[in-house]
Amino acid sequence: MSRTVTEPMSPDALVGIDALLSEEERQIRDSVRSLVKRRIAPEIATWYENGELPARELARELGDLGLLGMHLEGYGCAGTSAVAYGLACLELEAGDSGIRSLVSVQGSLAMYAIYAFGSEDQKQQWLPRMAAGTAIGCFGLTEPDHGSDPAGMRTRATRDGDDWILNGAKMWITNGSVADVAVVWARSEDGVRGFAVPTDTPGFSAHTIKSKMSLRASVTSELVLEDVRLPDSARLPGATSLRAPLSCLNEARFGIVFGALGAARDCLETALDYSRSRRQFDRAIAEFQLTQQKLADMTLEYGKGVLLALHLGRRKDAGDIAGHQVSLGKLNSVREALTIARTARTILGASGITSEYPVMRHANNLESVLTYEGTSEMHTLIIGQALTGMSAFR
Ligand code: TGC
Ligand code: FAD
Repeated sequence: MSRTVTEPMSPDALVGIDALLSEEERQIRDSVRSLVKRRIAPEIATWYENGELPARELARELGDLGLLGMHLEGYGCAGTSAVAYGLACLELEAGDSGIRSLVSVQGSLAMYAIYAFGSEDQKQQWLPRMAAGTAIGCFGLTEPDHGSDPAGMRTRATRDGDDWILNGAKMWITNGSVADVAVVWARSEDGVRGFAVPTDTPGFSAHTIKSKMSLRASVTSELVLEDVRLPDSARLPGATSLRAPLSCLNEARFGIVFGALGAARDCLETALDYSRSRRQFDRAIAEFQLTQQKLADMTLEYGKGVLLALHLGRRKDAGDIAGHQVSLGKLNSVREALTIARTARTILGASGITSEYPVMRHANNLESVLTYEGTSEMHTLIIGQALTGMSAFR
């Protein structure tokens, strides 16, 4: 016999998260949550197993809901608060990190780069279509030999009369093979420059990376640029140094601060449900103190993560957030989400390793999330530098 003595609570209710959100924020969260339940949850295990994602179709659906570039103003973007954007990322990543990645790269990297550093013509050309999801963008910063240290990039932009010629390669680029526009960062004689490269430009090619055990429901590609000729009007005029791409990273890292907690919540809720129905030794495993300790610890870390994310979101909405503060959140959310995923997996026993439950998929995805947008080591060193004033990178 089960020994239920009080009504069980959800982790969100136990922490009291709703009280920290406005009515509008709760509405946006709930509408993204129901999209994930209706559109993503029934399909994701199959997409993941097959290593596929209907990215074009999904981009249009996400665009219809106003989720692409949703925190940007004008050009067909919804202009929501940073907190609302974060909550949307959290719900999307409760579905799968790959879905949040699609939205992050589109809105926070490709669109944001054009929005913050592009000319008015570039904004008019790309942003409305990208907000609608009829054009997809990618963001090419990482190279085969330069990941954590993008300052060493080898992709070159050289002048040829009024034009630019781009040569080089970018690696691990989300949305690369499905993109209509690639924001490409390259070294010129005068420093790092950014270009909005239409992907049908001769000399540009994208090759899907197939052999992934993580982020399988996400398109990841290598970009090759061989004598790609572009007019100066394709250069982002406001981007004049490495500061430009690093500023874009702040935006996408912010989405992950919330997003990773969505994956954590899904693992936690799955473990909670499972523990109440799975019986061993004639009792629900939820009745064992060791299981309850795991559930309590997971809820505590999840709750602390959401509180930090909301604090950072409120600071961002106040226009007062620094890169090292975003690093605090990215490091904490992903690290704790991974621990939660692994702990949840133990509660599910052998069932935890299957695709019948989302836990192992989230755990595998979070390995990528720990690495992309700055590895956990990079964020540790960013925080260390802010604290000590001393750089340990070089
Ligand atoms: P450093 O000398 O520190 O900085 C160069 C210039 O940039 C400025 N800056 C920033 N500006 C805005 N936001 C930030 N977070 C910034 N960090 C630095 C800095 O003030 C300086 O400006 P200026 O005007 O003085 O020149 O640069 P560094 O070469 O020493 O590198 C610092 C370091 C290691 C922190 C940086 O390179 C770094 O963050 N590396 C990690 C690389 C990374 O995160 N790559 C991500 C690629 S995109 C991706 O992964 C997408 S995954 C998406 C998905 O699918 O969801
Ligand atoms: P490396 O930089 O080679 O690092 C290897 C290890 O060394 C790490 O543990 C790192 O922390 C450590 N290390 C490096 N330097 C130091 C140091 N100074 N001190 C201590 N430790 C150090 N990039 C894009 O530009 N656009 C994208 O859309 C994109 N999407 C991605 C999607 C996926 C699924 C993945 C996995 C990656 C994606 N990336 C993308 C690339 C990602 O940003 C890089 O993988 C990441 O920045 C790390 O670079 P790296 O893999 O080359 O690792």
